[in-house]
Amino acid sequence: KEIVVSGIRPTGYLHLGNYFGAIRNYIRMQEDFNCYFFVADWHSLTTHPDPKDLPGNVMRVLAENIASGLDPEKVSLYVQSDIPEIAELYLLMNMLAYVGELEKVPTFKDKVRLQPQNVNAGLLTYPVLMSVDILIQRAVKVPVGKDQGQHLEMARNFAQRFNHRYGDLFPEPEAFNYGDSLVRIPSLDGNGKMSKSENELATLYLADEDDKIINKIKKAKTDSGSGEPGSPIPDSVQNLLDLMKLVCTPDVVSFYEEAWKNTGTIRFGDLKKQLGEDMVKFISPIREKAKDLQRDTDYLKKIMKAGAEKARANAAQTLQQAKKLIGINYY
Ligand code: AQP
Repeated sequence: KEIVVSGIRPTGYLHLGNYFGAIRNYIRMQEDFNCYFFVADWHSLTTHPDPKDLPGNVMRVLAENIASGLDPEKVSLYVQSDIPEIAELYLLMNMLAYVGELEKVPTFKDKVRLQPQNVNAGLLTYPVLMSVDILIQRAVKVPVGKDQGQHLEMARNFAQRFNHRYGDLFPEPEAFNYGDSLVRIPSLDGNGKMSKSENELATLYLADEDDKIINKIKKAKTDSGSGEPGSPIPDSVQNLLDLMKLVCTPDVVSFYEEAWKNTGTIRFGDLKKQLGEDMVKFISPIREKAKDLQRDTDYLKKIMKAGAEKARANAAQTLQQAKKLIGINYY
Protein backbone atom coordinates (compact mmCIF):
# COMPACT_ATOMS: atom_id res chain seq x y z
CA LYS A 1 0.00 0.00 0.00
CA GLU A 2 1.20 3.52 -0.77
CA ILE A 3 2.23 5.61 2.23
CA VAL A 4 0.32 8.77 3.14
CA VAL A 5 1.25 11.44 5.70
CA SER A 6 -0.53 14.58 6.84
CA GLY A 7 -0.61 16.73 9.96
CA ILE A 8 -2.68 19.39 11.68
CA ARG A 9 -1.30 21.95 14.12
CA PRO A 10 -2.90 22.09 17.59
CA THR A 11 -3.29 25.87 17.39
CA GLY A 12 -7.01 26.02 18.13
CA TYR A 13 -10.37 24.56 17.23
CA LEU A 14 -10.61 22.65 13.94
CA HIS A 15 -12.78 24.26 11.31
CA LEU A 16 -14.47 23.52 8.00
CA GLY A 17 -11.25 24.33 6.11
CA ASN A 18 -9.36 21.67 8.04
CA TYR A 19 -12.24 19.25 7.46
CA PHE A 20 -12.73 19.75 3.72
CA GLY A 21 -9.08 20.52 2.93
CA ALA A 22 -7.60 17.65 4.89
CA ILE A 23 -9.72 15.40 7.14
CA ARG A 24 -12.30 14.45 4.50
CA ASN A 25 -9.47 13.00 2.44
CA TYR A 26 -7.99 11.23 5.47
CA ILE A 27 -11.24 9.40 6.03
CA ARG A 28 -11.42 8.12 2.47
CA MET A 29 -7.72 7.34 2.28
CA GLN A 30 -7.70 5.23 5.43
CA GLU A 31 -9.39 2.44 3.48
CA ASP A 32 -6.85 2.22 0.65
CA PHE A 33 -3.52 3.53 1.89
CA ASN A 34 -1.00 3.04 4.67
CA CYS A 35 -1.83 6.25 6.57
CA TYR A 36 0.17 8.27 9.07
CA PHE A 37 -1.75 11.23 10.47
CA PHE A 38 -0.32 13.40 13.21
CA VAL A 39 -0.86 16.38 15.47
CA ALA A 40 1.93 18.82 14.63
CA ASP A 41 2.71 20.09 18.13
CA TRP A 42 6.30 21.16 17.35
CA HIS A 43 4.99 23.26 14.47
CA SER A 44 2.60 25.06 16.81
CA LEU A 45 5.49 26.29 19.01
CA THR A 46 6.48 28.95 16.46
CA THR A 47 3.81 31.19 17.96
CA HIS A 48 4.71 30.41 21.60
CA PRO A 49 1.40 28.99 22.86
CA ASP A 50 0.72 29.03 26.60
CA PRO A 51 2.18 25.74 27.96
CA LYS A 52 -1.04 25.27 29.96
CA ASP A 53 -3.07 25.11 26.73
CA LEU A 54 -0.97 22.67 24.73
CA PRO A 55 -2.10 19.30 26.18
CA GLY A 56 -5.78 20.20 25.84
CA ASN A 57 -5.29 21.44 22.29
CA VAL A 58 -3.50 18.24 21.30
CA MET A 59 -6.24 16.06 22.83
CA ARG A 60 -8.94 18.08 21.08
CA VAL A 61 -7.35 17.74 17.65
CA LEU A 62 -7.11 13.97 18.19
CA ALA A 63 -10.73 13.83 19.36
CA GLU A 64 -11.99 15.95 16.47
CA ASN A 65 -10.19 13.76 13.94
CA ILE A 66 -11.68 10.60 15.39
CA ALA A 67 -15.12 12.20 15.72
CA SER A 68 -14.94 13.13 12.03
CA GLY A 69 -14.55 9.46 11.12
CA LEU A 70 -10.88 8.61 11.40
CA ASP A 71 -10.43 5.07 12.66
CA PRO A 72 -7.33 4.70 14.87
CA GLU A 73 -7.39 0.97 14.17
CA LYS A 74 -6.84 1.64 10.47
CA VAL A 75 -4.37 4.52 10.59
CA SER A 76 -1.44 5.50 12.71
CA LEU A 77 -2.61 8.58 14.60
CA TYR A 78 0.21 10.17 16.60
CA VAL A 79 1.71 13.32 18.01
CA GLN A 80 4.80 14.71 16.27
CA SER A 81 6.89 15.17 19.43
CA ASP A 82 6.51 11.46 20.25
CA ILE A 83 8.80 10.74 17.27
CA PRO A 84 12.24 12.16 18.21
CA GLU A 85 13.63 10.71 14.95
CA ILE A 86 11.86 13.59 13.19
CA ALA A 87 13.98 16.12 15.10
CA GLU A 88 17.19 14.32 14.19
CA LEU A 89 16.39 14.12 10.48
CA TYR A 90 15.30 17.79 10.63
CA LEU A 91 18.78 18.70 11.87
CA LEU A 92 20.36 16.75 9.02
CA MET A 93 18.01 18.16 6.38
CA ASN A 94 18.65 21.73 7.53
CA MET A 95 22.16 21.33 6.11
CA LEU A 96 20.60 21.02 2.65
CA ALA A 97 18.16 23.93 3.02
CA TYR A 98 19.30 27.39 1.97
CA VAL A 99 18.37 30.50 3.93
CA GLY A 100 17.67 32.37 0.69
CA GLU A 101 15.03 29.90 -0.49
CA LEU A 102 13.41 29.73 2.95
CA GLU A 103 13.17 33.51 3.17
CA LYS A 104 11.26 33.56 -0.11
CA VAL A 105 8.46 31.27 1.09
CA PRO A 106 5.22 33.31 1.00
CA THR A 107 3.92 32.01 4.35
CA PHE A 108 7.21 33.07 5.96
CA LYS A 109 6.94 36.53 4.41
CA ASP A 110 3.36 36.77 5.73
CA LYS A 111 4.49 35.87 9.23
CA VAL A 112 7.25 38.48 9.10
CA ARG A 113 4.56 41.01 8.30
CA LEU A 114 2.03 39.75 10.87
CA GLN A 115 4.32 38.97 13.82
CA PRO A 116 7.46 41.10 13.33
CA GLN A 117 8.20 40.83 17.04
CA ASN A 118 8.62 37.04 16.77
CA VAL A 119 10.39 36.05 13.57
CA ASN A 120 12.13 33.03 15.09
CA ALA A 121 14.36 30.53 13.30
CA GLY A 122 11.70 27.84 13.69
CA LEU A 123 9.40 29.90 11.52
CA LEU A 124 12.07 30.17 8.83
CA THR A 125 12.79 26.44 8.83
CA TYR A 126 9.14 25.40 9.12
CA PRO A 127 9.13 24.00 5.54
CA VAL A 128 12.16 21.83 6.41
CA LEU A 129 10.42 20.32 9.42
CA MET A 130 7.25 19.82 7.41
CA SER A 131 9.23 18.11 4.65
CA VAL A 132 10.86 15.81 7.19
CA ASP A 133 7.46 14.92 8.70
CA ILE A 134 6.58 13.57 5.27
CA LEU A 135 9.90 12.20 4.05
CA ILE A 136 10.69 10.30 7.23
CA GLN A 137 7.70 8.06 6.62
CA ARG A 138 8.63 7.86 2.89
CA ALA A 139 5.16 9.08 1.95
CA VAL A 140 4.11 9.52 -1.66
CA LYS A 141 0.78 11.26 -1.08
CA VAL A 142 -0.02 14.15 1.25
CA PRO A 143 -3.66 15.20 1.64
CA VAL A 144 -3.57 18.96 2.34
CA GLY A 145 -5.51 22.10 1.55
CA LYS A 146 -4.46 24.55 -1.13
CA ASP A 147 -2.53 26.74 1.33
CA GLN A 148 0.03 23.95 1.73
CA GLY A 149 0.60 23.22 -1.96
CA GLN A 150 3.81 25.21 -2.18
CA HIS A 151 5.31 23.57 0.88
CA LEU A 152 4.93 20.23 -0.85
CA GLU A 153 7.04 21.51 -3.69
CA MET A 154 9.74 22.22 -1.13
CA ALA A 155 9.45 18.70 0.24
CA ARG A 156 10.05 17.38 -3.27
CA ASN A 157 13.06 19.68 -3.64
CA PHE A 158 14.61 18.49 -0.38
CA ALA A 159 13.97 14.86 -1.32
CA GLN A 160 15.66 15.37 -4.69
CA ARG A 161 18.55 17.24 -3.18
CA PHE A 162 19.21 14.53 -0.61
CA ASN A 163 18.85 11.72 -3.14
CA HIS A 164 21.17 13.48 -5.54
CA ARG A 165 23.88 14.14 -2.99
CA TYR A 166 23.78 10.97 -0.93
CA GLY A 167 21.87 8.33 -2.88
CA ASP A 168 18.25 7.37 -3.43
CA LEU A 169 16.22 7.23 -0.26
CA PHE A 170 13.17 9.48 -0.42
CA PRO A 171 10.23 9.21 -2.82
CA GLU A 172 8.97 12.61 -4.01
CA PRO A 173 5.63 13.31 -2.32
CA GLU A 174 2.63 14.83 -4.08
CA ALA A 175 -0.16 16.94 -2.59
CA PHE A 176 -3.41 15.00 -2.83
CA ASN A 177 -7.14 15.62 -2.95
CA TYR A 178 -9.87 13.27 -4.17
CA GLY A 179 -11.31 16.08 -6.32
CA ASP A 180 -9.23 17.45 -9.17
CA SER A 181 -7.64 20.41 -7.37
CA LEU A 182 -6.66 21.26 -3.80
CA VAL A 183 -9.40 22.79 -1.65
CA ARG A 184 -9.49 26.24 -0.10
CA ILE A 185 -12.43 27.14 2.12
CA PRO A 186 -12.71 30.94 2.29
CA SER A 187 -13.69 32.73 5.46
CA LEU A 188 -17.27 33.97 5.75
CA ASP A 189 -16.25 37.64 5.58
CA GLY A 190 -14.53 37.09 2.24
CA ASN A 191 -11.10 37.97 3.67
CA GLY A 192 -8.67 35.10 3.29
CA LYS A 193 -9.23 31.47 4.25
CA MET A 194 -10.95 30.01 7.27
CA SER A 195 -8.25 29.46 9.88
CA LYS A 196 -7.93 28.48 13.52
CA SER A 197 -6.28 31.65 14.62
CA GLU A 198 -7.91 34.43 12.62
CA ASN A 199 -11.35 35.99 12.69
CA GLU A 200 -13.41 33.63 14.82
CA LEU A 201 -16.72 35.03 13.59
CA ALA A 202 -15.91 34.26 9.97
CA THR A 203 -14.80 30.67 10.59
CA LEU A 204 -17.10 27.71 11.22
CA TYR A 205 -15.58 25.40 13.83
CA LEU A 206 -16.39 21.73 14.31
CA ALA A 207 -17.01 22.65 17.98
CA ASP A 208 -19.52 25.45 17.26
CA GLU A 209 -22.94 25.12 18.92
CA ASP A 210 -25.99 25.19 16.63
CA ASP A 211 -26.99 28.79 17.32
CA LYS A 212 -23.45 29.98 16.68
CA ILE A 213 -23.36 28.21 13.31
CA ILE A 214 -26.65 29.76 12.29
CA ASN A 215 -25.62 33.24 13.43
CA LYS A 216 -22.25 33.16 11.70
CA ILE A 217 -23.91 32.12 8.44
CA LYS A 218 -26.55 34.82 8.87
CA LYS A 219 -23.79 37.41 9.12
CA ALA A 220 -21.74 36.03 6.20
CA LYS A 221 -20.82 38.56 3.56
CA THR A 222 -23.18 38.72 0.59
CA ASP A 223 -23.48 40.98 -2.35
CA SER A 224 -26.98 41.78 -3.48
CA GLY A 225 -25.76 41.52 -7.07
CA SER A 226 -26.72 43.39 -10.19
CA GLY A 227 -30.23 42.05 -10.67
CA GLU A 228 -29.29 41.42 -14.31
CA PRO A 229 -29.98 37.87 -15.53
CA GLY A 230 -26.75 36.10 -16.50
CA SER A 231 -24.48 38.55 -14.64
CA PRO A 232 -21.28 37.03 -13.16
CA ILE A 233 -21.58 35.58 -9.66
CA PRO A 234 -19.69 37.78 -7.15
CA ASP A 235 -17.05 36.04 -5.01
CA SER A 236 -19.03 36.37 -1.79
CA VAL A 237 -22.07 34.65 -3.35
CA GLN A 238 -19.91 31.98 -4.95
CA ASN A 239 -18.39 31.31 -1.51
CA LEU A 240 -21.82 30.63 -0.05
CA LEU A 241 -22.75 28.41 -2.99
CA ASP A 242 -19.47 26.53 -2.54
CA LEU A 243 -20.25 25.97 1.14
CA MET A 244 -23.71 24.72 0.13
CA LYS A 245 -22.10 22.21 -2.23
CA LEU A 246 -20.31 20.70 0.75
CA VAL A 247 -23.31 20.13 2.98
CA CYS A 248 -26.57 20.59 1.01
CA THR A 249 -28.16 18.27 -1.54
CA PRO A 250 -27.33 19.00 -5.22
CA ASP A 251 -30.92 20.03 -6.03
CA VAL A 252 -30.82 22.75 -3.39
CA VAL A 253 -27.56 24.10 -4.80
CA SER A 254 -28.81 24.10 -8.38
CA PHE A 255 -32.01 25.85 -7.27
CA TYR A 256 -29.97 28.85 -6.09
CA GLU A 257 -27.55 28.71 -9.02
CA GLU A 258 -30.49 28.79 -11.40
CA ALA A 259 -32.06 31.65 -9.48
CA TRP A 260 -28.87 33.67 -9.94
CA LYS A 261 -28.62 32.78 -13.63
CA ASN A 262 -32.20 33.78 -14.33
CA THR A 263 -32.55 36.89 -12.21
CA GLY A 264 -29.04 38.06 -11.25
CA THR A 265 -29.91 37.85 -7.58
CA ILE A 266 -30.81 35.37 -4.86
CA ARG A 267 -33.04 35.44 -1.79
CA PHE A 268 -30.13 35.48 0.62
CA GLY A 269 -32.34 35.08 3.70
CA ASP A 270 -33.65 31.76 2.36
CA LEU A 271 -30.24 30.61 1.19
CA LYS A 272 -28.64 31.31 4.55
CA LYS A 273 -31.48 29.62 6.42
CA GLN A 274 -31.09 26.48 4.32
CA LEU A 275 -27.29 26.54 4.57
CA GLY A 276 -27.50 27.10 8.33
CA GLU A 277 -29.81 24.13 8.81
CA ASP A 278 -27.72 21.79 6.69
CA MET A 279 -24.51 22.98 8.30
CA VAL A 280 -25.94 22.25 11.76
CA LYS A 281 -26.87 18.74 10.57
CA PHE A 282 -23.31 18.27 9.37
CA ILE A 283 -21.40 19.74 12.31
CA SER A 284 -23.48 18.77 15.35
CA PRO A 285 -22.83 14.99 15.35
CA ILE A 286 -19.06 15.59 14.99
CA ARG A 287 -19.15 18.17 17.79
CA GLU A 288 -21.02 15.91 20.19
CA LYS A 289 -18.82 12.89 19.47
CA ALA A 290 -15.68 15.00 19.94
CA LYS A 291 -17.00 16.23 23.30
CA ASP A 292 -17.50 12.66 24.49
CA LEU A 293 -14.06 11.60 23.30
CA GLN A 294 -12.37 14.52 25.03
CA ARG A 295 -13.76 13.35 28.34
CA ASP A 296 -11.99 10.01 27.83
CA THR A 297 -8.35 11.16 27.95
CA ASP A 298 -7.16 7.65 28.86
CA TYR A 299 -8.53 6.39 25.55
CA LEU A 300 -6.93 9.26 23.62
CA LYS A 301 -3.57 8.64 25.30
CA LYS A 302 -3.78 4.97 24.39
CA ILE A 303 -4.42 5.88 20.74
CA MET A 304 -1.51 8.37 20.74
CA LYS A 305 0.85 5.81 22.15
CA ALA A 306 -0.11 3.04 19.76
CA GLY A 307 0.06 5.42 16.78
CA ALA A 308 3.48 6.68 17.85
CA GLU A 309 4.85 3.17 18.18
CA LYS A 310 4.08 2.34 14.58
CA ALA A 311 5.17 5.74 13.23
CA ARG A 312 8.40 5.61 15.23
CA ALA A 313 9.37 2.20 13.97
CA ASN A 314 8.98 3.32 10.37
CA ALA A 315 10.74 6.67 11.02
CA ALA A 316 13.68 4.98 12.77
CA GLN A 317 14.36 2.84 9.70
CA THR A 318 14.45 5.87 7.41
CA LEU A 319 16.67 7.85 9.79
CA GLN A 320 19.11 4.99 10.06
CA GLN A 321 19.40 4.74 6.28
CA ALA A 322 19.76 8.52 5.93
CA LYS A 323 22.59 8.61 8.48
CA LYS A 324 24.36 5.75 6.78
CA LEU A 325 24.17 7.48 3.41
CA ILE A 326 25.47 10.73 4.93
CA GLY A 327 28.39 8.84 6.45
CA ILE A 328 27.34 8.88 10.09
CA ASN A 329 28.20 5.23 10.29
CA TYR A 330 31.05 4.68 12.71
CA TYR A 331 30.47 1.46 14.58
N1 AQP B 1 -9.42 27.29 4.75
C1 AQP B 1 -8.88 26.12 4.43
N2 AQP B 1 -9.31 25.47 3.33
C2 AQP B 1 -8.79 24.27 3.00
N3 AQP B 1 -7.86 23.63 3.73
C3 AQP B 1 -7.40 24.23 4.84
N4 AQP B 1 -6.50 23.86 5.78
C4 AQP B 1 -6.41 24.85 6.70
N5 AQP B 1 -7.24 25.86 6.40
C5 AQP B 1 -7.88 25.51 5.24
C6 AQP B 1 -5.78 22.60 5.78
O1 AQP B 1 -5.88 22.01 7.07
C7 AQP B 1 -4.69 21.29 7.36
C8 AQP B 1 -4.14 21.70 8.69
O2 AQP B 1 -3.55 22.98 8.59
P1 AQP B 1 -3.13 23.91 9.79
O3 AQP B 1 -2.98 23.13 11.03
O4 AQP B 1 -2.01 24.79 9.34
O5 AQP B 1 -4.49 24.73 9.89
P2 AQP B 1 -4.87 26.26 9.90
O6 AQP B 1 -6.31 26.30 10.19
O7 AQP B 1 -4.34 26.93 8.70
O8 AQP B 1 -4.10 26.71 11.18
P3 AQP B 1 -3.90 28.16 11.76
O9 AQP B 1 -3.11 27.98 13.01
O10 AQP B 1 -5.16 28.90 11.88
O11 AQP B 1 -3.05 28.78 10.65
P4 AQP B 1 -2.72 30.27 10.39
O12 AQP B 1 -1.83 30.68 11.54
O13 AQP B 1 -1.98 30.17 9.06
O14 AQP B 1 -3.99 31.01 10.32
C9 AQP B 1 -3.73 21.55 6.19
O15 AQP B 1 -3.80 20.46 5.30
C10 AQP B 1 -4.30 22.77 5.55
O16 AQP B 1 -4.00 22.83 4.17
